[in-house]
Amino acid sequence: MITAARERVYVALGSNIGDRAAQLAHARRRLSELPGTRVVAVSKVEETAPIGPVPQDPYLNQMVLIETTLGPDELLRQCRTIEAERGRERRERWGPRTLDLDIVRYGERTVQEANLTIPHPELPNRDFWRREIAELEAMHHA
Ligand code: PH2
Ligand code: MG
Ligand code: MG
Repeated sequence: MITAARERVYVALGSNIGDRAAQLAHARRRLSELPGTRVVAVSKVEETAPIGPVPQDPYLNQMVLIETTLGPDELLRQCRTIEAERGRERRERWGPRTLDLDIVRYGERTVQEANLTIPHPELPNRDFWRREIAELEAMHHA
């Protein structure tokens, strides 16, 4: 039998419109239901001050570690679908959003495509992402 390679992927969740905790819960559940995918571990949910040029409300952020056989492009497509299920509108860049799913790391891979860069280019700028990844690594790397 041929089995597709399973990779460990860090997916960052964010929300700053509406019932933020419910949006994150939706994302966690839907990620766990994706084909060839399981949720390995989740970080604490953190409330964070908005980053970037757009004045907006605080975020809830959380990092989810999944194992998946979905490739980066297919996983991105699924993340966009999950965002759309929560009424995500893509207007201004870095603006407020009901639900954001960002692929932060995909195994050891680097991806440079028009619509997808891995590792996520904001990783060096987001203390809370690095803290959440460290939290998950401490649980699941040893
Ligand atoms: N996401 C953004 C813009 N600003 N600020 C915080 N605190 N958390 C985010 O997830 C975030 C942000 C664009 O994706
Ligand atoms: Mg984002
Ligand atoms: Mg995004």
